[in-house]
Amino acid sequence: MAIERTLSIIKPDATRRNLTGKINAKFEEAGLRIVAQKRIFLSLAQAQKFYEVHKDRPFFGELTEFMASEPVVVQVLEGEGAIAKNREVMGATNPANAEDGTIRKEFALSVGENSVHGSDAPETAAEEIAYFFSGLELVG
Ligand code: DAT
Ligand code: MG
Repeated sequence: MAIERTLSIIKPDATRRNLTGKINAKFEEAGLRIVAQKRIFLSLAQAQKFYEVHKDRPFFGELTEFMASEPVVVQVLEGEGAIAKNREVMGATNPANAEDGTIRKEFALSVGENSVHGSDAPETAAEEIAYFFSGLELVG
């Protein structure tokens, strides 16, 4: 398995509850390195662009308004098989289906307010990292 990078977002429900450190500890315990990180406040237009793939889904408005409601922490995680490993540590989209010990099982409030985003494939990881970070900001 190759060393990969993936884009992670700690969502507003988690930043609001001061959970950034606890969530980062889960990543680091799983062997993922945080090689870039910043706290930003997305505009609605930026959230809509980021989640464009979901623009025809019924929850698009709720999702993008939520993502633009309060600050988020965007970060790049690096490690062996980082994309799949991060998805494993995150847990299922709906916290009711998430495994014990996962971030969403422990912290998510609902399927919408589910604490973290993680890229789902190498192509989306590359696009999502480039959406938020320049090469100079990635410090491996
Ligand atoms: P994931 O974040 O696990 O990759 P996804 O890409 O299918 O999940 O959806 C993106 C986000 O959209 C998800 O984290 C929360 C929101 N979402 C998905 N399904 C939803 C639903 N049925 N109701 C409300 N929000 C939903
Ligand atoms: Mg997704």
